[in-house]
Amino acid sequence: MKNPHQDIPATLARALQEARRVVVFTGAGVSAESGIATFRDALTGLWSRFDAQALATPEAFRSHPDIVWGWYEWRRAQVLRAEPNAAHRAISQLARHVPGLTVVTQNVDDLHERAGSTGVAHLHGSLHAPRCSACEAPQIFADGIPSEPEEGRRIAPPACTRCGSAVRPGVVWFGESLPGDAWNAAIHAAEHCDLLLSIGTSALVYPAAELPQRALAAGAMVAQINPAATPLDARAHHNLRGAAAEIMPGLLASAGFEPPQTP
Ligand code: BV8
Ligand code: ZN
Repeated sequence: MKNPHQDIPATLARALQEARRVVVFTGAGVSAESGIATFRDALTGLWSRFDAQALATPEAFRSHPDIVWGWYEWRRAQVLRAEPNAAHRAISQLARHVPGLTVVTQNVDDLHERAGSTGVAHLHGSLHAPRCSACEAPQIFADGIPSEPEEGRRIAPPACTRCGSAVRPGVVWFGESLPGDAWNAAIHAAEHCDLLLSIGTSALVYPAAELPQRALAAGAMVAQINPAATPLDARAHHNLRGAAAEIMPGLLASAGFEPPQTP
């Protein structure tokens, strides 16, 4: 049996053990092992199949709301059927060992929360918070899992319960600004942490991708967990090549923290 944390550099293990404030910054890759396709992963990424950047915009929703709403409903059904994986659980467990842990995610799923993480800063919103595209009134999804919309099916968005306009997903589209409270919390955490773990993100989408750079500028250690290289490789102190669900339990063990219970 391979030693679970033989590949964790001793300096990183010690930094995690001694850290008072840690930021865990995640992207779509942390949900990959829960079966949720990432945007850019060459094999499964929605990016190549749906040209996500074209669909994840207000313009796309204005010109073909049924294609965009259908895409988000397909993704929401995927999330409702998914379970948190060992990476989400390890991140939740880490909060028991680090006095100040802040989870900042670009993901629009709720797998961090379902693994037990609290106070998660969602920079790009949530699939579970639809709102009216006109009066902004929050809308409630009918209970239960929508019948499995097949990939790419058109679904007309529901009408706002207050003004009748089209309901939109509660996510941040390209060209839209990030929610102020989440962004301010993320910046503050990144600029005051001892260690930032960047997990499962291609580090291409701004301003989110600024966070590891701000942590570095403030003197923190930055470690990246990703099977592939990203633009952050050149600046991170540690680049752990591999899947988050495999590396995260070993990272906790290397710091002497007991790994999460497997359900
Ligand atoms: C804004 C919600 C301005 C919707 C998303 C030119 C240059 C630089 C920037 C720009 C530019 N032109 C325009 C911009 C700005 C633009 C931007 O950054 N564009 C990029 C693409 C160039 N940004 C914006 O528009 C932002 N808003 O700037 O507003 C403004 C200012 C004032 C007033 C008004 C406006 C808004 C950006 C938010 C867009 N919304 N999501 C939805 O989900 O549908 S972004 C979307 O991409 C997701 O949130 C996703 O999380 C995010 C980033 O991708 P990743 O999470 O990194 O996922 P990805 O697939 O890319 O990578 C997965 C990684 O995981 C890979 O590296 C892979 O190797 C790894 N992996 C795979 N398996 C595993 C794994 N890792 C670990 N374990 C595994 N098992
Ligand atoms: Zn309305």
